[in-house]
Amino acid sequence: MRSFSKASAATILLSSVISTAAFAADSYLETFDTSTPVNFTYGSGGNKAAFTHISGYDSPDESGTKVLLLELDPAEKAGAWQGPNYTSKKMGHFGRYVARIKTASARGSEQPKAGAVVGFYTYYNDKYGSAQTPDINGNGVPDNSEIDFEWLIADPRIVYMTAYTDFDDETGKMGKVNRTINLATGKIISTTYANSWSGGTRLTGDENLPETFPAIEGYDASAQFYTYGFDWMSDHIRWWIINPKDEKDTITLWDYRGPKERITQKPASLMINFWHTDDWSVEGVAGSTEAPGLKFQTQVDWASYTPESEISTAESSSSTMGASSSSGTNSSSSMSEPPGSSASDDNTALKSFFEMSDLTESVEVFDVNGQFIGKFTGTWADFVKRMPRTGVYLLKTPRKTQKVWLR
Ligand SMILES: [Ca+2]
Ligand SMILES: [Ca+2]
Repeated sequence: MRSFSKASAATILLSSVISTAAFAADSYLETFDTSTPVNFTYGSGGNKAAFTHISGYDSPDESGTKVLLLELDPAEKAGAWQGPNYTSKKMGHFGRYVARIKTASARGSEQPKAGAVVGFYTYYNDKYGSAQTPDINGNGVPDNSEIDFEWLIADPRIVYMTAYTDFDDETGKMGKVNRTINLATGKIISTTYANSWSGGTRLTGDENLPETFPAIEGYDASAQFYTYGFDWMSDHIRWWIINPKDEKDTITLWDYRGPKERITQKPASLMINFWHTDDWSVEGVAGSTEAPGLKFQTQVDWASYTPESEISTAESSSSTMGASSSSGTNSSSSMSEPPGSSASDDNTALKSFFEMSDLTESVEVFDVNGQFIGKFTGTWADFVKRMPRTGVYLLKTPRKTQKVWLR
């Protein structure tokens, strides 16, 4: 995140959003399938043109998928929060944050040096929030609880992963770790710690893991939807992407393992935004900070949060499911019988999903963290029998997406 100094109008927005936000232990999954999102609120310090943010929008790229559409307004000033910014209604803390996103791209367009940022990130800053004790690390710099996935549209093959503990927009003092990669080539461009915008110390050892990861052939964040996540724990942060070749597995892009003083400890809101930058060029394209003049659109299919206490359950369950459905991702009826199911009849949403779907369609099943479990064909009662645990699932057919509780 940059250009905080230009976000004065957004300060008001943030103060109102953050100071009233409640801490949440609850998980949520926002499908963005409705015109008003359930778990997020819109805000902007900019022009707030209606076309810049539409939830429940039919994706032009994926039939049956409804998305949060974010679009740049050419009249918008530069700066974070000048464009559309969606903020979770409740704060989260240690846990898993996941979103399925297709970014905009200026690469290969008529304006290859358009400057704009797509952000999927957590955020809290002492200066703009009053809900938490300030400066808990006692270094005199406002605490800034922020973990970022960011893309610059001038080259959406490049992924910026950053975590802050401190940030002062007046002095430029900060504490942050960053890894910048080209995911199409698998190249790690840099992994650093820094206390200001300039400079930075190259990281090694536990702060530089993994030292390599596989390239995703043809990766371009704007070419298709990808599912990204970060696991924020008290002593490490792991950024990952679901492998598009084999949707059961994640590729770890960075597993930052401390020291703990460099890992933010304060609860934060989850945010998704899209904004013009005039001072941050993408790696490899000098001067890519032009005011965007074209129709640049980013789509967000869904976003979820799962507190740390619920992740271990989800992981053990999804690995079981992954194994049992390993032969099934290419078949329409794939899930093998799990160990005993104890579902009751109280599965209203689940029943209605199947009743309203064409049962000849296979249903893609994801867990609440967005991990793909397998494909399924059958009735709701079959589904209940085959799932190994109660909880929240995300079900998708080519025509609809729905979160259901299996009880
Ligand atoms: Ca501090
Ligand atoms: Ca959706």
